[in-house]
Amino acid sequence: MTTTTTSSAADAVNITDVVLRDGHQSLIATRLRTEDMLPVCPALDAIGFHSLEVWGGATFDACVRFLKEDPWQRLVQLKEALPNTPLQMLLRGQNLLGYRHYADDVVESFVAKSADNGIDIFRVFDALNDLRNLETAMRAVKASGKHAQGTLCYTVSPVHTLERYVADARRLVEMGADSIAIKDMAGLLTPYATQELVAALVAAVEVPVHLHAHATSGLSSQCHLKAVEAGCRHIDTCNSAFAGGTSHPSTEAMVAAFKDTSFDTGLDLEAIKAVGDQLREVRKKYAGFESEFTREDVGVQINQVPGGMMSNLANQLKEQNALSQIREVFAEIPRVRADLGYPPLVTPTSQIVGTQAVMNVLTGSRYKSITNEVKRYLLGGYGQPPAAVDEGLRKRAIGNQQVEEGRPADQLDPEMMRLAADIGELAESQEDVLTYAMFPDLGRDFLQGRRDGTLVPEPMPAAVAGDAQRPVTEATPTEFVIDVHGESYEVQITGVGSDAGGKRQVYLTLDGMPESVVFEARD
Ligand code: PYR
Repeated sequence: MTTTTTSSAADAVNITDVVLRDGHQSLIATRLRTEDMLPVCPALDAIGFHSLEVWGGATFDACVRFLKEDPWQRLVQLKEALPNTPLQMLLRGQNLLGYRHYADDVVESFVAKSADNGIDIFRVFDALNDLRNLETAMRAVKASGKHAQGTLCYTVSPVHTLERYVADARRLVEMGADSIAIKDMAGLLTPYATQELVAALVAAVEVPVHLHAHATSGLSSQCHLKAVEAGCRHIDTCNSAFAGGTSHPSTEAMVAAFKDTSFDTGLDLEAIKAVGDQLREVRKKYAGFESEFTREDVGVQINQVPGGMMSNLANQLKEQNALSQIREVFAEIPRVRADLGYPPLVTPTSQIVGTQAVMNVLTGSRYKSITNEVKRYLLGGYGQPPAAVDEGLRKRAIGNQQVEEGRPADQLDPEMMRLAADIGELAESQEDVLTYAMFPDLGRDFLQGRRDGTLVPEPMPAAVAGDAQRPVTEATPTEFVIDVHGESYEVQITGVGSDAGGKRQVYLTLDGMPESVVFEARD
């Protein structure tokens, strides 16, 4: 019976809060800055989470590309600020935190440095669930003495059967997985599918089974409930300040759901709520990154497009003045996915399928133009697709070229020495070489800018009407110039926070640099 008030440690549900990684990646395009994370860390650290997901996924890219923060420094600072909670990252298997396969020596070095700088739990996945692409990373995690979590990317297709997931989970355990994660990045799981899958996995493997399910379709809290009833004791949730929609179910709601049952998390709801109150204020500053495509949308159950992918596609189409064709692109995505042998849609396959679907729609003719990534995919460059690909398409894309059946990284010579030589003295550490490895041009520019002291984070975009932040009124001048001690500064007000004890936070840019100031509230 699940509603007893006696909770045993074996039944208590463990929570991984993803607010410092997947929460803001899903809702504000990965833009949360370290300076806005650190103030909430003491309170987060005191909660007693199983772990906090803080790094990996797109955070590394966003740090280097947009925020001009050193991602390794972010990790060091977070480790220092969160000494009592295991830190977790999401690693894209042989792709690490980039978009191509790296040679094994780069993978080994990246994992070792991530462990040295503070990661305790590595969630490792491959977009195709080609487990050969997880081998080196998993081995490297084990060698570093950290927790290796093997991941099953969840999708639905004629070949993604329960038996297949169970076989993959068993194989991951043979590869050394300390736990198994079900990664439902799109929000495709339904409560009853979750129950079935979790029950099968729990029966098949001895290690803990974790559930990571995005809230896109609105079903994820029900999925978590069913997962727990089926034997899962580890779920991912996100503080309510960045929960819901394409993010995750809220930590507060899930903690409350299990309170006074045998699954009680034992976590202090009021303390978590206080973190949420702090983070809700922080989120206002990022109002310019809010998007209508991050809201709950059951459409994902129809077209299987993950939330992050929807907002990327919307941006891609907007740039080409073709946003009106987004519904056609959503309809084309499942067709391209079927042609490519039903890859789960997650980095990098979401980009590969998404970009080809956009081309198929915008050119008005399917596969009139085929991207290099689709060609590489059809050559076996990303690994083994889950099902047979469309042979007509393959022929059209790559002609008679030989399809590579082996593990893609077996084709790659060691790279670290070459990368270190290429970047030369701009790299002050092995971590810098790895930054350069992830993003050659961007990484070089970043390291150069750091040395020259010229790094400038992107300006905060102004909030658009209707966003969470209180809009400035028409009567308020929103752009003006001020003169201070003989210097002129261009000021643009981007938003005003809500009244907090007689004070309001005002968000602005000063010569393009984001700033915020506190004013006494008068209304
Ligand atoms: C990432 O690789 O960024 C995901 O969130 C899946």
